[in-house]
Amino acid sequence: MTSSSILSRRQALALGLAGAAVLGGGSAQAAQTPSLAKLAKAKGVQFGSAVGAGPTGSLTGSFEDARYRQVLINECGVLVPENELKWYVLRPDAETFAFERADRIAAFAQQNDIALRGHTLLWHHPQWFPAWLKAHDFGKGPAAAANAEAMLVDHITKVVAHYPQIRSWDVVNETVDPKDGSVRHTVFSDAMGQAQTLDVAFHAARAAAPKTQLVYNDYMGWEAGNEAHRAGVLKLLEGFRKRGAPVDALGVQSHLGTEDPAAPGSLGRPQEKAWRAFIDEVTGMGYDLLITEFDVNDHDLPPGVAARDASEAAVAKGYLDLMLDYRQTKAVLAWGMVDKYSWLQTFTPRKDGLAKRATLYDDAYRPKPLRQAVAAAFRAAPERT
Ligand code: 9MR
Repeated sequence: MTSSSILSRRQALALGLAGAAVLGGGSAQAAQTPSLAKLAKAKGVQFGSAVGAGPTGSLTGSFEDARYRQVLINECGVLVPENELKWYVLRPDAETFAFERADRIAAFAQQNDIALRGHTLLWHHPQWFPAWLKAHDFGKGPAAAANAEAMLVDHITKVVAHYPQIRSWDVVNETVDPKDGSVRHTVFSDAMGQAQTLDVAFHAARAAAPKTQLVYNDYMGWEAGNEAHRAGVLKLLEGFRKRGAPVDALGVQSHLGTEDPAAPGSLGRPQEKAWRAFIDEVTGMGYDLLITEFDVNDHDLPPGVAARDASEAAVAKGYLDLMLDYRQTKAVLAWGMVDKYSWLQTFTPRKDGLAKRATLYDDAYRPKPLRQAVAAAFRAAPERT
């Protein structure tokens, strides 16, 4: 498979992607049956999506859109707040916990019998710390380490306790620097040390929720250019095992597609062999896998909609087949379900100014070939328990 391959009708049929919706039809809001949640569940996999309770009408406000919520109800078995559990939303200052936005998503999930996932207890990257935290003075010497630990443990304990229904948490997010595989520095690691900070986070989460799956989540991808990132993540996961940190799974974000000057007009150059070797090492250490933030960045694909959709579907099907072949892959989360709410609309916008087609549903809430590729991957997947 090449990342730039275009799906012909014949190829679509061969992939099991046949049907009006695949080839451009599909009626607005008519629920697809069986749902993705149901298709996934038949194989022992959870399917769901991120949703944002940001300001109404904003990119991050998908939750405010009733038609969007209907897509979630129709398709999802699990929801994850896109930004609402991050420190910069939840913690306006050192004393306050602002649970309102996340609570609204949690209530909706509960009303509709949909599970909730947590993202994230510690995005260990200074860029995503609230300003007050970046400037926080923990004092000097051993007191600094104790103060930093106390704040981190207090945060994790309270947030985890507030959502006892969450059975899977991204405890630490994106702390490996993709440039060289090193672990990032923050005010916490300046006070406690890097390994200690991350271990404290996992131990605190385990103490607060002994039966909950604890995940390290990152975006090392299968495309060329991710080599150092993958190596850094492996090193981190090895360290967790050596030190006995309670980490159950690797969250493989799976933002497919990347701008690659060596392969213009494509979704990047997947390195299937190196990727399998990476996943083999991860699973060899006993980690489970989750696809936590699936979408496809069509930044660089030619403008034609049908060809773009077909390329995305073909690459996604190949990727999901590979990942679901590992029985350790127990969940697939889309990072949003409708194109117009995707974070990718503003991140690396297309040079031709066209809207991206990064998610499973178009802006008229019609399922796209990408949705049918996900469905086909679930149908083809081996069962797991
Ligand atoms: O989709 C999220 C976007 O709305 C936020 O502005 C951004 C910064 O908080 O985070 C995006 O979600 C990221 C996720 O939390 C971690 N992995 C990468 C995601 C896309 O940037």
